[in-house]
Amino acid sequence: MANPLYDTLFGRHAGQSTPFLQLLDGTCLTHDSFLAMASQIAHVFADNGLSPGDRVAVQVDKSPECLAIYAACAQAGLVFLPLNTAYTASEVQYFFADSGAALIICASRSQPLIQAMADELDAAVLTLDADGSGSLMDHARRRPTTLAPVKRSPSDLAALLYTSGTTGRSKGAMLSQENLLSNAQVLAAEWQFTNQDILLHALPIFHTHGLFVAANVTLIAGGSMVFMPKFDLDTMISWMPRATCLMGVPTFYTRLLQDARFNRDLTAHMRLFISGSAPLLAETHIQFEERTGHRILERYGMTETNMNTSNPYSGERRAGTVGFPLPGVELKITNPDTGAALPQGEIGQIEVRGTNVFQGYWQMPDKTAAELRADGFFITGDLGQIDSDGYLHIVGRNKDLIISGGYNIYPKEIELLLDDQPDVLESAVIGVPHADFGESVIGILVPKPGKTPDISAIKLSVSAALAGFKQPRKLIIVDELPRNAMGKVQKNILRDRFS
Ligand code: MLC
Ligand code: AMP
Repeated sequence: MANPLYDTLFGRHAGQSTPFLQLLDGTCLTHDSFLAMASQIAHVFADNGLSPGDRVAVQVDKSPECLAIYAACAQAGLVFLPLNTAYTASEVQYFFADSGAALIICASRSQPLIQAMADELDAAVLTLDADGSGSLMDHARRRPTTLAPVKRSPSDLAALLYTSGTTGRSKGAMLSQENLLSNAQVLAAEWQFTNQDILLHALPIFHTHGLFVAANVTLIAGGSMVFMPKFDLDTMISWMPRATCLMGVPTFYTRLLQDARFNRDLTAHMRLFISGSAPLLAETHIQFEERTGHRILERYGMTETNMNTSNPYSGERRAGTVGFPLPGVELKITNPDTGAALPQGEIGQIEVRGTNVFQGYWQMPDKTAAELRADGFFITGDLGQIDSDGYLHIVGRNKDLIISGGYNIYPKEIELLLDDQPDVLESAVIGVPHADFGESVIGILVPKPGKTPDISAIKLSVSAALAGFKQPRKLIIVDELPRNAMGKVQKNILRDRFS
């Protein structure tokens, strides 16, 4: 195949006027019109002097055009770098600089700020708004609707997805064509996706879940998606009768369960509900089955690895577990100190190996070596246990991470910012249980001797620097942080105290 990712996900639909994206205004974008749009965008990339391997950073609202940028990148051999729309200017500046992006596509509202950053980095800027307007599509609409895909090999990079780290500095996970493709093929087969499927797509498309799991699986199967700008309960409920499947983070499911309209009748025709990105409480799983008669299928993945495990489509979907390793994925539980494999039933760190596992962190050989072993096993940082039937239970994390509504938040990044605030000596950031988001963020501050930090001023400063979902919902002042004999802050004690 000349370009495995493009040919398998997109090229196969050439000339097919089958439905692909059903939009909320009642219109539908067919596969061939989507491909035409992607080709036009790929022409714009060439017009801007981009060549294979260049990075295209994209921070725009969800739209069909945004998804077509991903297709165009695959077609032109470029590396797609999607960014959360909640990131602030200072957050995205790091990603642009670190990746050496050749082109930045942003919303027109952020262009003035981003243009200045791009000028310093010698990157081009194009704009795209949620309604498809902006300079990208102005150019694209004047370009041809076909383009031969650039030749690529399975090991060529397809995407760079930034994931924060425990040291506070984000790392770009390099995903090859084969990483994405092999996982999409396995998932489509495991979950029995076909061209009859209509997926309710309410996830953002700047993360693995909404982009590679939801969109790639639908594309491989030739199905269609109800493409919603974001999760909205009423919209979800009103479109459900026309769909067959839903993929969501646990917050989607807890919100649906809070609505009496979400019942057995509404869901009787549905084929599949899939959950991932954060732990689904066994309680939610059980409540869901009681209400609808469906068992949610929970799976487990990461930015660096795509999907690793899944509950079975046909067998028992066991609450509180993430199922079995997917075909082609090797998984072991190891001793976090020695890396030695542990016997079945013991708790240890989860390590995975397979064609799904990424190529390393962009220009960070040391960080890559610390997490990706020479034998190909990736140390996930999650703690797990395999039960006697082979189901994987995620029992905790060996990394300091908060997951709120499916978004990962690394406390270190927030602590570094809080530590720098006037009159703050030190800080600790923890996650506490939250009914809607699973976990929410709390910041604990120790003042400098004799000082009282100004909480309102700190909140203001934090809000200018950090995306909304990362901002502590509460800032609490304490005299000192609990520490163990090694001087390490005991976050478990803080969590017990402030939960
Ligand atoms: C929004 N807000 C959040 C938040 N989402 N706060 C904490 N955690 C979140 N997840 C805040 C906003 O900053 C804002 O704050 C307020 O909530 C309203 O914003 P909103 O956009 O209207 O929120 P809402 O629509 O309710 O969004 C919640 C959500 C959304 C759960 C629908 O966060 C979401 O779609 N999450 C999915 C994330 C995801 O795709 N994860 C996959 C990662 S891939 P204020 O203060 O301004 O009012 C991965 C691998 C794998 O993990 O295995 O899949
Ligand atoms: P991310 O880095 O955003 O890709 O998030 C990956 C992390 O999400 C994993 O390391 C897990 O900690 C968590 N995660 C993903 N799926 C699940 C799941 N089904 N249950 C529990 N945690 C999950």
